[in-house]
Amino acid sequence: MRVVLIAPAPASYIWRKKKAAFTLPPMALPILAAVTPPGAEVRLIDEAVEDVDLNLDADLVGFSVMTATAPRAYQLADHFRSRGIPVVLGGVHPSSLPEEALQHSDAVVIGEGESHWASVVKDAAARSLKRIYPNAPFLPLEEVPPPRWDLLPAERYFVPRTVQVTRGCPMSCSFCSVSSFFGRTYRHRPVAQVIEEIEAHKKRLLIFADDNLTGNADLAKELFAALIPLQKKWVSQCSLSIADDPELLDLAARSGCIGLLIGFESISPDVLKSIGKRGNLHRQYRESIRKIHARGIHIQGSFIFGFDEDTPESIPATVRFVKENRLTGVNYCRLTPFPGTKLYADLDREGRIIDRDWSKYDRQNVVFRPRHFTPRELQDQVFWAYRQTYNLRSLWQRRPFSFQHFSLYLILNFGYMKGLKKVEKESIGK
Ligand code: B12
Ligand code: SF4
Repeated sequence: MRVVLIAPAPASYIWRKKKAAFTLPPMALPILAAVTPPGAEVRLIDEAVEDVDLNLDADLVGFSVMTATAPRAYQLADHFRSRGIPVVLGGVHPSSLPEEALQHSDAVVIGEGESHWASVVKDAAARSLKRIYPNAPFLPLEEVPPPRWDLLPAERYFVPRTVQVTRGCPMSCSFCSVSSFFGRTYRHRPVAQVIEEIEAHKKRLLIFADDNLTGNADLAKELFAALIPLQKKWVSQCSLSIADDPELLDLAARSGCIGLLIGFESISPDVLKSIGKRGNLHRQYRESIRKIHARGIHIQGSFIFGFDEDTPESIPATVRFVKENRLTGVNYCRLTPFPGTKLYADLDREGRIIDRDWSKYDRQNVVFRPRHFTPRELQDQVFWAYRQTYNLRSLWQRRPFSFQHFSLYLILNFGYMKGLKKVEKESIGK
């Protein structure tokens, strides 16, 4: 049985040179490879770094699909099915829209793949695939085997592997696919198991692929304390509430944290209230940032524009906030209603979704009618914000609070400055 698992690329990636992408490897593929029954031969293809051979030989092809990659997944799935190869789709998008996914596949797996994957492979071998493999109860994470990273081309990534400690998030922001996929569940692997996996890493830099590494402060403290002797450097996403716990923050710094990607989402208290972003207390933003910076930790802030409470003034105000607080880097996202989220249901009900070309659901396009902007204004204003933030003058205004991990500041800023021009050009072409 020859199984091929593919992570299709978003449309804008497909024609890029694939030798050394500034990206992270997709963990779903090596995890599914690890739970593939013995006897089946598995090949992994991440289209972000490798072309998909349309003539490849396989007895089963599986695709890991996000909303932005769904059109490409469907295109490739249709192709392999036309060659008589059975196709199964899984991941966050097919889990939200299984009926749509079934139009391009023989089977859809809803939710976490580990629960069903061995049966899927056996059913495919017996030519008796079910149409839907329904959401199974959430797995105890200690049962998930280590991902088969050896099956991906390590040299093509920024880091060859990521580490996951937790799944889900204790919060449930209305726009977020994580809360729609996991509900409000928040599970974690045993710290000893995580440490064992990290010890096997040769690289000093670790990237945690968690949505919110510090959602359980006691667990995070145990993890950070156990990390200290390993002398790694690490970055992760986490919520701003890390700043409210000095012990947690100290342990993070001592365990090698050099940067955190933090979803501020907005500087407007009205927006924060409307999206249900508990824990982001606007009035404490400055103080929280100061506390994190004081430990030598860089912050990449993530902000979203286009909420109903946002007005055109929200964007320059946010850019000022970013400069005044000297954030090392930022992502400015256009609000994107991912299928399955409360935001999607609300905007759909109000008839405000104007574009269902899923390839545009990448936070870089406006696919709905915002309340206080035209779609074009929002699109252009976000580019304006990026230009205001990523230029040499702003680089000086946002100069790091200390020279610790200065290379992170340079890599992030020059990387964005280079990428921005390209993205803007691509957007004008759309
Ligand atoms: C790490 C990460 C990245 C990395 C790596 C991406 C990658 N290809 O995996 C990088 C930084 C490159 C990235 C980029 C993007 N990301 Co991202 N990313 C994540 C993050 C934080 C973790 C993903 C992860 O590794 N999870 C661990 C693995 C094990 O879980 P999993 O992928 O869900 O797979 C499980 C199941 O879904 C299922 N499954 C998955 N695939 C398959 C396939 C089959 C056949 C089967 C049976 C089952 C199955 O089984 C797996 C094991 O349980 C998630 C948040 C999240 N929790 O999902 C966001 C997330 C997936 N990203 C998101 C987005 C929007 C993007 C971007 C489009 C834009 C952006 N920059 O944010 C780009 C797209 C780039 C691309 N190459 O496709 C959204 C997707 C929303 C949606 N509905 O589509 C998420 C959910 C974040 C969010 N809160 O909204 N991302
Ligand atoms: S805190 Fe972040 S990961 Fe958690 S639900 Fe909100 S946006 Fe999603």
